[in-house]
Amino acid sequence: MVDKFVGTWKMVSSDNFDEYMKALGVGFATRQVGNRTKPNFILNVDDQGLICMKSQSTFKTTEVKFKLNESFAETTADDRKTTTVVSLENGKLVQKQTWDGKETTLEREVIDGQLVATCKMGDVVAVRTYVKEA
Ligand code: DKA
Repeated sequence: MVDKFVGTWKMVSSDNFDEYMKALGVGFATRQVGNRTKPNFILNVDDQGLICMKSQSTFKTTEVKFKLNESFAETTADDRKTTTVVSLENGKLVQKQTWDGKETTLEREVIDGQLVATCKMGDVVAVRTYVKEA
């Protein structure tokens, strides 16, 4: 079911990401680096259904391992400690992070062979597009 997300994806565009990071509460210095960074997004799944999702860049590499619909502890690139759950909803991989009474969602879908990540925090929406590398 998550097969279409498997592989290494390279970010090629990022829209409104600075506003999204501001809404998350990310400070100026980290936003400067975050805006300049073009991460690779790498997703693998093993035969037990354990999904490994990695965001790899010169700034920071983060990795989470989880099963769909099972919550887990995540430390994000901007150092939020979140409770996270990932589910498949209408073909989208939806990652919901909660921390300090706040919530953000990262929705990933494959459209015309590109992976589109829609990041939502309140009414702020950022869209980041990735192309398959391997
Ligand atoms: C993506 O492209 C979304 C990544 C969201 C990261 C939020 C925090 C970044 C702080 C530098 O998959």
